[in-house]
Amino acid sequence: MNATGTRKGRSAAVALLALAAASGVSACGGSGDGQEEARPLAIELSGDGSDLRFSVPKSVPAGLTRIEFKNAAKAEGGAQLVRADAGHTPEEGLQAAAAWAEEGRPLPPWVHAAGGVGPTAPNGTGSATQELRPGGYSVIETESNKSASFEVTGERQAAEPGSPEASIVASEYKFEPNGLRPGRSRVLFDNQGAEPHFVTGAPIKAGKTLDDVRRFAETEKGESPVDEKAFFSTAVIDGGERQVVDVELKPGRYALLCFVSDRKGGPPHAAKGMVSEAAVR
Ligand SMILES: [Cu+2]
Repeated sequence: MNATGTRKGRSAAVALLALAAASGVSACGGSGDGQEEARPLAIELSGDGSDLRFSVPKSVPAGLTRIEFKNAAKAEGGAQLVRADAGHTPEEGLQAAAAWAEEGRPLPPWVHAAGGVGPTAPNGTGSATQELRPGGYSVIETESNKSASFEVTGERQAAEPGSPEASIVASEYKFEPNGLRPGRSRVLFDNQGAEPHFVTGAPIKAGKTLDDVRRFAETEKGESPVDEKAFFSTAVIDGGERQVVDVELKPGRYALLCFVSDRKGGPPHAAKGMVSEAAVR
């Protein structure tokens, strides 16, 4: 479901990110942008290997939510949310999402990539502010497929996650970054396409170009053209969804990539050209 968990994009993503020791996604205090109204939801990942486990409330009210993820586990891990529509259990949604991400099966229309927090370093924290729609949810650590389920209850409370100055708009098959600044800041990740997308980004090394990144993502040959240690990554969100994430960026040029497939399957989006450059200044 993300750069490190999608088998089709896995080898390229692992090559790009394998040395990543720290995530750029980290918590910072919310102020302005309407984030005051977001209800906090704490999700913690802890343990190790087969003992890896999530702690998450069993039931959460629908509406604008600030997901605060703590990775207390010994390895990098994220908190990808998957929602199943009424009539399906969270476990059915989990199985369908895993079959899509790992086996290239179609993603049924009743399963939704519902955001959450992308890969986060051990002992790291990350947050995402987004609307939670009612339904049965799984929270998944996509590398190990460990998961827990919870329910989002009540009527839908349509909500915008905020409007920070920086944004990354995703569509088929490109990113349009705007206003990205060095340091720690909030960024709107806005999927204006029809397909699920996420964004992972890393600084392009001096002397390397976006073409070098495209080539490396396809061939994995030679030295990586990006600084893997400084990567960030969001979770996967459905077309039409958006979330505000906290990221830490360095000044310079970033490569932005997406490695999930269309709902019907097919190649990872990076192979369909979803590799864009962003200026951070
Ligand atoms: Cu994509």
